[in-house]
Amino acid sequence: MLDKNLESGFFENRCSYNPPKCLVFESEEIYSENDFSIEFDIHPEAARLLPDLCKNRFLSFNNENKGKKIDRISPRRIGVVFSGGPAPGGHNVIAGLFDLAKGANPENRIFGFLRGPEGIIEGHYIEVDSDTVNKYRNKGGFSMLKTGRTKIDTEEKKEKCLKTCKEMKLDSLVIIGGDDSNTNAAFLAQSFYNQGIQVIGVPKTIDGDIQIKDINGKVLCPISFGFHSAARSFAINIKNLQTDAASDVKYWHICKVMGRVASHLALEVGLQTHPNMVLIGEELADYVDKSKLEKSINKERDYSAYGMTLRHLSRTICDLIVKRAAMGKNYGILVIPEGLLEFINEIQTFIIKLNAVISDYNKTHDNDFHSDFPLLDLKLDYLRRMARQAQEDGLITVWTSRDDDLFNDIPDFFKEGLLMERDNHGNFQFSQVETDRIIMGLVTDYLKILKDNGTYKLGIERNWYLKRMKEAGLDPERYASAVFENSFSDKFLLRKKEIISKKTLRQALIDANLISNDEDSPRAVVKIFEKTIPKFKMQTHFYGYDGRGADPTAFDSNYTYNLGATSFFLILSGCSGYMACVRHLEKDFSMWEPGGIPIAPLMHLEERKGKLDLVIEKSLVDLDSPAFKRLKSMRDEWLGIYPGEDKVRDPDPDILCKDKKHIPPMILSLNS
Ligand code: FBP
Repeated sequence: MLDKNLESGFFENRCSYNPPKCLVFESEEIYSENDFSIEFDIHPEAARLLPDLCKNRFLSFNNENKGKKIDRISPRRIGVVFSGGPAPGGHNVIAGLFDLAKGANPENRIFGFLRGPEGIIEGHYIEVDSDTVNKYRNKGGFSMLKTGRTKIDTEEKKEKCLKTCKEMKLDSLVIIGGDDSNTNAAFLAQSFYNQGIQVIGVPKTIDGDIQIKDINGKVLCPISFGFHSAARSFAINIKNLQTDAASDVKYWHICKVMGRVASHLALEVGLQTHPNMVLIGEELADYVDKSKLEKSINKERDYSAYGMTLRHLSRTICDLIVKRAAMGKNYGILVIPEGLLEFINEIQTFIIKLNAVISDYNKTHDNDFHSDFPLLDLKLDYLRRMARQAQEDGLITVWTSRDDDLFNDIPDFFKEGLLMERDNHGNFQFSQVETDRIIMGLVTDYLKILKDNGTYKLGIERNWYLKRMKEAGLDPERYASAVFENSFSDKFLLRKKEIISKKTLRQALIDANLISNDEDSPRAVVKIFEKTIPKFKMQTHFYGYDGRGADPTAFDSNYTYNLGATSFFLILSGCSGYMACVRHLEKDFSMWEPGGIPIAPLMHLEERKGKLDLVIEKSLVDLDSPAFKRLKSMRDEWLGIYPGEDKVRDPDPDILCKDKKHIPPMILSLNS
């Protein structure tokens, strides 16, 4: 049923591509051994809650007779589930697991739970056979089994999962998910520990925020799967917008790209395409308004007041728009990471406070805040009453009258966004908030001011100006010195700041003795003036769900297939509470090394739904990393504040082809 490879070396049908296996998996005899050179610190809470998993060490594979020989013969019954948002390559994890399991022993059986963890709780599953696997090889999304965000967070749910697994006689369960799902995997591994059911996690998420190092900085999991494919899909769209913008020369394209918290996707997309501006949340969080801070010396300081504000951010964007307009470019591309608001000090404070208010309400009333107050007005009313009551009673509460006043100053749609229901894991749902609309609302308002005061204006190309003036029989140089503020030899001429209307234009011409008091401005000069008045037009785009459904890149196809294979060998090695990984992904495929990362040491305490929970720590963009530094060093050029075309970049090519080569994500190559 599989298509034949075309002579050209490309594949007619993606399903017929067979990803290569890591070298060690090609051997007849495979050994697993603990790698004691890899070290972790374990959080005391992880030691308390996951006692049996804390002794796990990093596991590597070899074919050099080191460690324990892996028995591939005993038949296995393995369950597999997708958890959380889809990510390209998930089907290949199952394909790798399936192929290696069936190759080791045709009696091995793989069962796929449907619609995410709920499928385990409810015992809703299918047996995965070769027809099913073949249909989805190298295909995007999670459509084979579907997915869901149910959290297995109560003893009752764990009991139900155990019951299902026992009834199905499973000896292992593979959970393909992000940080929260791998946290779930660890807790399940602990509770199944004495039941003989192993649990293995697989690092998935387009957000790229599962990047794991040991305490000595050794990279164990360079990136979660799906990141590269989603980033590439966004990059291709953004590249197309760059071309359209440079052709149509009238729109600013505001591109919000997914990444619930971390800005890895924005960073990769930026490096791939060189947009005019890419915001990186982590960098904004680091920002300190030094002048404000200095002015406040000797005063009582509220440190939260010196961080990045939405107002300051909007001014920075306006500055770019104004400078590009001066070069005749009233268009451009701005990339905004989805999780940006999390890094803006003033907004983060609201998010944390509202999380606490909502979870307090749920606890005290044993009811759901959102069901009790379904409408925005009702929610706001509750907050107002709470703040007033606290003020009257002289109590210190998390939501004060000051918070209430500040909150009421923001637009309703944004208030609604901030008050929206958190997801099952207690995460703020950034994808549901129109971050771009909030920021661009401020930008549009400020641009109007800049336009009115003569700062925001379009540069006029000198040659075009000369031609128009010649046609009108006017002296270009004399008029230029009356109308423009910069040197006549510049490629783009900029209208003087005080000329903001036809009236002020006429006055400038009279003052320069170019026309008399009772003459009108020459028509050609008026037309040129009109050309300098910019219209700010923007188009907003959200790149996210499309990238999650994209077909995996060659890199992700190969990576995920080997994550599936690794999961199988971790199961055969008797592991539980481990996450499959492949090291050295930035290097040539022949150097890829599969392994198993113990999950318990990756945990830390984090605020969720108003209380501290033990979860896997997300990895954020490291501002000292070479990838970020590369972006920083190049971004002045990307602004395009020069005459002529912007220097954009075509995203890396990607194709599944017979030589099985691939190009890794840029952030991996740069950071290696
Ligand atoms: P995972 O962490 O589950 O992989 O999901 C990440 C993500 O794609 C984020 O980028 C985005 O904020 C979120 O999913 C959207 O979630 P939902 O599918 O619930 O709208």
